[in-house]
Amino acid sequence: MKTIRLAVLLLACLGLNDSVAQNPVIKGFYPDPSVCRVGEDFYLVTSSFQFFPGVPIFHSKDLVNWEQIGNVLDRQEQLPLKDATCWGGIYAPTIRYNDGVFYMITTNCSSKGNFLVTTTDLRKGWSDPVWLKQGGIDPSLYFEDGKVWMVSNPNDGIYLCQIDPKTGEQLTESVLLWQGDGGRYPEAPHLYKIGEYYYLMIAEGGTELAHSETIARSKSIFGPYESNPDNPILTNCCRAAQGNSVQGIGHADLVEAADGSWWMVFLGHRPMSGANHNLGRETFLLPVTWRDGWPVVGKNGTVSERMDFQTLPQKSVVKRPGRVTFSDYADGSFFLRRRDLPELVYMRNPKESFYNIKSGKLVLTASADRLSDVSGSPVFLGRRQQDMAFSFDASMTLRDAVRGDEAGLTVFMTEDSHYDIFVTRDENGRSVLRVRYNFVGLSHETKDYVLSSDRCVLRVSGDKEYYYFSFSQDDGRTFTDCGKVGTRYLSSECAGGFTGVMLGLYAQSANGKTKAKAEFSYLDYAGK
Ligand code: 6LW
Repeated sequence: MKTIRLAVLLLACLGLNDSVAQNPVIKGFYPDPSVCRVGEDFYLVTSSFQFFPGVPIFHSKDLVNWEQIGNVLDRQEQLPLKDATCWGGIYAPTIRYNDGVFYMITTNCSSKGNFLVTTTDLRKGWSDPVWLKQGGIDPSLYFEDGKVWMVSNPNDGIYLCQIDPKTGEQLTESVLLWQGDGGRYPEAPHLYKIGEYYYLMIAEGGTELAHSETIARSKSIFGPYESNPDNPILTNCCRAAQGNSVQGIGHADLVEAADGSWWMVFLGHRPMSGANHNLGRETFLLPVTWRDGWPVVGKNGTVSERMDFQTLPQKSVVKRPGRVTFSDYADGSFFLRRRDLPELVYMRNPKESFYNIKSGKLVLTASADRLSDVSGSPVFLGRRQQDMAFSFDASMTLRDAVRGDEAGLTVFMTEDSHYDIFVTRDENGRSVLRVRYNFVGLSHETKDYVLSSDRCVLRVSGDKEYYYFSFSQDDGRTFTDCGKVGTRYLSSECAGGFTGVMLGLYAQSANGKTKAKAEFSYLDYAGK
């Protein structure tokens, strides 16, 4: 394990170049970024929808190299996700630091709406939710003279109110500040005081191709806000950027570094097959300059994957290892070890007793709740697909299964669009492997591949155009191909949802009464 970490660190160091940053700075489904600075340290959060734990939190010294240090909402009590789907759960969060306290405010679209949580010590975790009255999505906070202000977007406009963050009480009426410059879905507001102006920066156009970022300013927090004549300050929805390999840019947040330089984080997506994207919306970074008191970003507001700019002095981070083993873990609950592996997520609120460690293996108990269900708690443990070309393997033994039980790997985009490679039992009780393609109501299963034993290595790999499925019965020395299908059917454009592809382990039972268990000795993700 130590050797792998050292090698990863060395590679990360070799890859550093202080004048160029390759976007995205956080790859894969990490949308709606928000950032704050505490001294020399930056913290960034993203949205998480139906997955638990929620709101991944990252740390960086340079805004380019990010390490996931945990998840803000990592106790079940903080994150009710009943019935949450790829359109529900946790939407865009904002992170702020004020007077020794971290604040994270967001919307739980599958529960009571807007809420905030706080902590004075990131290592100790975050408070229970403090629920808020002002509706809309994408809430943000602004602090001034002991007052805490909240903005969000009820009624297609950006509204402001003062709140008591300890109780959630709304202290002033909600007032409309701005509706943007005419784009659809004014959202993602952030309020800043810079010099003599209050700046209100928002996203317009919706999160798809017409996404853009606009800004307005006023000398009073209540307005009136004047639009930047150069709006939008960020969009690829224009002729200059029509061929860029990044699209849909918007939903931004600003941060000032300790050296006085300004930076913007924002989301964008990278089309894979045609105009379709599978990796979800990813996190990007660019420097900001100021012209006539307005922020200027990108090349006339457009963005490419590779843009040369002077970064802050870069500091390498330990990247999360792609290979996860369980041999160091003592027998007992796996759920309790979840903080060691912050990149792994469950679907909705997990049934903790279905995830255990036994003899150095992760044992999933098959559940009657299925991946295609839009509620309940399917037994699933996944991570993001972060690269267009990748491979994802797991070594699995299925025990005590009867016909109808199944366990394996899933390439999961939405409840009704996922590809699964799994082991099950046929009508003669034989152990067989099969691949199933689910796409919005259509489902196709391959033939059965009869297995010589219950143990096999399952593999999914991919490139821009296809996902490929294979399995090995000799511990990964040789693989048998068993399926190939287009990536585009799992893209956001086809399958829908606000999420990106997750690669997961799963186990589901015929009727909930069987005792099937899937033992995994490792899972291994490698981007290519
Ligand atoms: C988010 C909204 C958006 O809350 O998509 O890109 C919504 N922007 O601001 C879900 O991520």
